[in-house]
Amino acid sequence: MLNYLSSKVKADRHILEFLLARGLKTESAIRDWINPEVNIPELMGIFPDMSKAVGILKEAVKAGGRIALIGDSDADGLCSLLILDDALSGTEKSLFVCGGPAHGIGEADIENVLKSKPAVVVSADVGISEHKAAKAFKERGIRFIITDHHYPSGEAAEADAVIDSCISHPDTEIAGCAAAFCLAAAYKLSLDKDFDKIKIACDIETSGLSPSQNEIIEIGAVRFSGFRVIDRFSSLLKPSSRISPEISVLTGISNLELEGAPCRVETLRRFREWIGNDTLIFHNAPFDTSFIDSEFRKYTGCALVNDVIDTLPMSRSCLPSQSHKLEHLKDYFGINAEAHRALPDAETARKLYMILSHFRTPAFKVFVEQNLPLAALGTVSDNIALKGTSRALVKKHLAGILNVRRYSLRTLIKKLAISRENPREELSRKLIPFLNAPKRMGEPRLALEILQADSKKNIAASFNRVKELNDKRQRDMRLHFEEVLTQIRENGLNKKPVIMVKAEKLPPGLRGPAASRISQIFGKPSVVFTASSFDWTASARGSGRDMLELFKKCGKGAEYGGHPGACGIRIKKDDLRQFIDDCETYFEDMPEQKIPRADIMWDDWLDKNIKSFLETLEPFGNGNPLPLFAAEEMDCVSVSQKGDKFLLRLKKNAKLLNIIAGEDPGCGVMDVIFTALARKKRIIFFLKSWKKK
Ligand SMILES: [Mn+2]
Repeated sequence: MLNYLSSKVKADRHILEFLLARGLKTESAIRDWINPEVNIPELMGIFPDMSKAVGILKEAVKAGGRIALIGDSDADGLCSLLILDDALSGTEKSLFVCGGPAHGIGEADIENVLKSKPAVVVSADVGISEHKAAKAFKERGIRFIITDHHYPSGEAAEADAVIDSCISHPDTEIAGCAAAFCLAAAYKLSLDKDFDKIKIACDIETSGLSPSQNEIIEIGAVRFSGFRVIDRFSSLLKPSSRISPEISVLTGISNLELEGAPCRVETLRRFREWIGNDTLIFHNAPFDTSFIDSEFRKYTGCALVNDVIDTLPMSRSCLPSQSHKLEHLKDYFGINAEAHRALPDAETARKLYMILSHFRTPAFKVFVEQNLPLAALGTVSDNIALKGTSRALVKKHLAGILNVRRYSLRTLIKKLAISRENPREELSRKLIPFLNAPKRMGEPRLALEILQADSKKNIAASFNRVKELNDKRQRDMRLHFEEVLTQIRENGLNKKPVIMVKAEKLPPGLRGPAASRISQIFGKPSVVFTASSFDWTASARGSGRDMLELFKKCGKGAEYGGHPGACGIRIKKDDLRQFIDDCETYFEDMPEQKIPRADIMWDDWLDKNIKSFLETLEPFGNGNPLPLFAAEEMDCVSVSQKGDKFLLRLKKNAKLLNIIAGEDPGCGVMDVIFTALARKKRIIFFLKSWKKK
């Protein structure tokens, strides 16, 4: 396998070995990992309601109606709002964030939105479980578009269009802002002046490959304008002789069917008339047009003169590394179409054209450059697994946030002193906590206020207020988190398969961050509870486990929501004991998570090339943890204590490893599994486990 891949993919053997160990099996999966690309057409293709949603927006804008955007008030929700705001620039709109402490659109939020008298409400990073809001909008004849990336708790809320990957494509884990980006991008595309121009997507089936020797046996065509299908044409054509068995298998058309087919001449004349002067779209046009032209000349007396668009070269320029066969592209974009026959293939060509067209226009490029970084920022902020599209977004576009033109963001980046040196870490450490602080500290509207600011004057006051909140948040965290940790250690909670801790003094807004840190420290799923008068509310972090599934199984009668890696639950005080017991039993019954197994053996090459090795494989985080290396039979040269950690110097064959360990291992010879972290060009190694010899 390794040898085969080395011959196919240009990458060092160590990288291939590592990716194989991580479970990447196919050549294309490995290629995508080494060379990640955000594929906007692909991403847009996963939402079946996209055209409906765009239609609703366009209709409202045309009629001069107001659009209300309401988002979650965390960094993901805020980024989603900014992206939609940009796409809808120049239209009547109002922006809102959810004002309550819990995730969701509250009664007061609904009131606020209604007061703005919208024609359409678009939700961002929230909405799929908002039945009350959906009902309120419906009753008033307001159209409701949901963009979200959460699973609904129970039934999905009723909306006019739903853009939620959990509903249409659960395998694609993306942030709310990536879903919002897709709608925003689709809307932007629809503004192109050619967008509504009538076109016809066509496909033919033939009895062979040569227009001079073979014939058309079926024509399928779809006339459309924008996202709307106007008319369809579909007919078999009686061939002059029987078709070969190979062609029958290939096309799914039998000689029996063809015996009853309509007459060629008549069908070709009818088709000639039907297409009129409209532009024709084919996938691999020369093949189809040579047949149609030749048969038009033969049977109707005139050549094929219509303008022709070919989706094949479009596809080649949009997706350089992809197979461009219609069949493959169909799978690639998640285009639903039946078997390989003329009409379904014409339908696929139409959808493909819809996805690929206009992607090269300058205006759209600018939109993408300005907004993909926001989608990347939201993705990092929201604990999304760094795989596939989400990883590509972060790897390729996060740094672009430093070039975003929006005044408020530019100012924030300057004021928070975010350097260009290591933008990913700087943004995670400074900007994201800053944007999340207002929500966590109970003043969610402040962050939106800052982001909407367009002058020095109106940004100053809210900036200082958020800075105060952020400082207080950090103080609160320092103050209370130690206590939570002590409670975990004293009660041996860290020995359990899931760490469930009641943090009575922790401000509710810090539950999520506390759960994240607990999971990080102990490498286990965690659930952190805070209390109100009747309920316990908890935030959970999965650390590789599906916590939403846990809530589904154990949270009878409770309200919960979120995504597998990060979610929340509210539970009645009387039910808490039972809930904790059920959760612990649930995890005890699960097969134990394996002790980390090394991804790859440490050797001379890695010793020298560790930096480029790590750079190829980053960004690391949820879904893409730091690599684990194994080194066998290292001599422990020395141990020194530093705080509660131990610094080990290990040596084998003149190779030295500096390792930080949690306990004093005693000296001797040992096998180690460790992980490396590049920090300001120094590599630090953390010991994960060892064996004394
Ligand atoms: Mn989110």
